[in-house]
Amino acid sequence: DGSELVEIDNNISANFVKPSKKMFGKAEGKNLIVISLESLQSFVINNEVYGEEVTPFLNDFIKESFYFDEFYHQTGQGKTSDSEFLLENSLYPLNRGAVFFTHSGNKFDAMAEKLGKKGYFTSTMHANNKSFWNRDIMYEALGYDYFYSATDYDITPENSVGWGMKDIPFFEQSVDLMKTMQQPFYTKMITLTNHHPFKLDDEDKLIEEYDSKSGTLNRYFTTVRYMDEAVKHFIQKLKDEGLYENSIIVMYGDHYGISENHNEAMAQYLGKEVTPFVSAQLQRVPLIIHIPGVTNKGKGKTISKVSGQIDLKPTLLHLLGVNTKNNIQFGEDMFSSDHRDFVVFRDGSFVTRNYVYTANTCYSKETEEPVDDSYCEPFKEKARTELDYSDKIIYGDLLRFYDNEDYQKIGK
Ligand code: GP9
Ligand code: MN
Repeated sequence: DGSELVEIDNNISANFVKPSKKMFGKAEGKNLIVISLESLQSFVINNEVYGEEVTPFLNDFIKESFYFDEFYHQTGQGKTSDSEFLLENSLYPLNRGAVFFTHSGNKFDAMAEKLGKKGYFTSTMHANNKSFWNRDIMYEALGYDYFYSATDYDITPENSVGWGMKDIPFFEQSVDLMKTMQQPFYTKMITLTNHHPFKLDDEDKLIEEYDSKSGTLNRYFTTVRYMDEAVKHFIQKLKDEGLYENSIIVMYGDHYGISENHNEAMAQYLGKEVTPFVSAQLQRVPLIIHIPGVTNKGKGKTISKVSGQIDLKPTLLHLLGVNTKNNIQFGEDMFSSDHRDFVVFRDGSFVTRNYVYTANTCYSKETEEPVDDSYCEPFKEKARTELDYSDKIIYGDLLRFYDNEDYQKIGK
């Protein structure tokens, strides 16, 4: 009967963070283009390899955008699909397995479905097989109108590498598809070239590889550099086709690309030991939000709020003028002055304004050293409760009760 949902609902309502008055509806009626940047971690932003910028385009683009530099991925074993799940639902992915596979039959209250109801044409663009990661089934559950997949793209051996179509032709063909979309549209694009094992054709290597014992890390910089180039072409083509000025562009890294197996090489690059604290900091992924007319040249801003993928849904819906007051969600509007500096990882680690709790140890962000556990204690229960509530919702398929009359009676 959904009585389990009552407690969760009450807790979420009590913690609701009001949208920022200044930003609510700021992008109303605009297209929403969300780009999932494969395996992009924040440590490469504004960084170099042998004197060459790894992400020259993004380094410029963040100056004409809101750039969140304390934003974390929260994915688990479901990788890209977990980040998609977080984006659409503001719920946590599962502890094991991928919710895309295990719970695609659930009822959701996804961003795509909500924007659809607001008159948006909604889609995902990913030049891969439809059924990979069970996307075709899950996307139905999330309410997307259409999935532009491998069959919608002209994929050849020449324009492919590694896992599939290269990012530059992918973006190019995607803009041509966008021109045919009814506006306003919401589309989520998933890039692919910067995926492990980070292989590139020679002509696409724009910077030198790094030199360490990890070939993975060495190549990573070159594929990130290629992806950066691809985004540059994409933005230019959006401008050329007249789509740039009426679209907000959101980019985020989906999850880490360099695992802890490469700590030694990473330590060499960073010039410091990769402690559990540093590992947690390495889970930062870039989040870039460009709003035409708001963050044009000279008006960009770096925002250092501790936040994560869970916050995307309320933040973006509010920008587009959709209220989320009664939604079952764990994220908070990142533009709101009430947004709390707090992010929970799927393994129970968490980050606050001043502390990082990971590997059963409380670290001070200032000294990067362990401190007394009592500093992290006040946040432990909130972290546990959020993960626990989110799991209950998914395992119990609780959102199916939400619109139900009986539930509305108990709930409200
Ligand atoms: C492939 C994309 C990438 O379609 O999901 O895979 P992942 O990053 O999840 O391994
Ligand atoms: Mn991925």
